[in-house]
Amino acid sequence: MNLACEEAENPRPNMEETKRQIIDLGNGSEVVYIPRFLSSDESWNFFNYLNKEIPWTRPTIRVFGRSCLQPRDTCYVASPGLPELTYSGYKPHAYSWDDFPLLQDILEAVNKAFPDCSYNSLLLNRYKGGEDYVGWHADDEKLYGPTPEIASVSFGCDRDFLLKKKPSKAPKDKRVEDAPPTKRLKKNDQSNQQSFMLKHGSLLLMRGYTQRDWLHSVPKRVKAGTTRINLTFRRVVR
Ligand SMILES: O=C(O)CCC(=O)C(=O)O
Repeated sequence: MNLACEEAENPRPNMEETKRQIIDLGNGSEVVYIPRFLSSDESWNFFNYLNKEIPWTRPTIRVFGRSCLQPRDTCYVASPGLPELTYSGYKPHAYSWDDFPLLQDILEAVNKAFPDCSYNSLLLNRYKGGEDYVGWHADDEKLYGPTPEIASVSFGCDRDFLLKKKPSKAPKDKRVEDAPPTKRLKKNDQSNQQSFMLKHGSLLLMRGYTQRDWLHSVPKRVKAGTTRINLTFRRVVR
């Protein structure tokens, strides 16, 4: 294969793609996005390993008082001695980092990029196609503390990642509907929404008050035909 073909299949990242993009969401919330955190080749190695070796499950969860099958596969890894994680009425089994040596390599890369975070747990998600998704939510469980720094690394199919501001809890006389028309925020006001295309090998970090003030989701995308694996590194504070 000549060099031109190799580069076409495996283009070198440009400087912009390896750089950090910092997006200030306002009021102490911030997102950092690194499109090419890991190279394409090493990311495919991680994808193949994770797809095959992780004991994926698709649990039954409770949403708005109803039981339903979680619309994606999941697995949980945590350091010993941490309090149990519970979300949507589901308590995942905590596997050990020692069970999955390649996960430790990814953890090391994330800890090197964000040395202050000292991650000690990881929630893995696998979206088998465009019908799999995660609905609007915030990772605001108490065990992550008031300002969690959540690092999300993506492999495989590119998918949209959306952020929208939580509805404000202003008293009734301060509600948007009561404001003069010029002061009302339009539904699609850009300052209340952000979207990212999470690429193969990318890292997105949410920090500050992002979990307190914002919701995030990976919506269904019927045309997204192939599998995506996402790892969210978190620090459980005791
Ligand atoms: O798959 C993603 O990019 C997001 C996953 C997520 O929102 C979560 O694990 O809380």
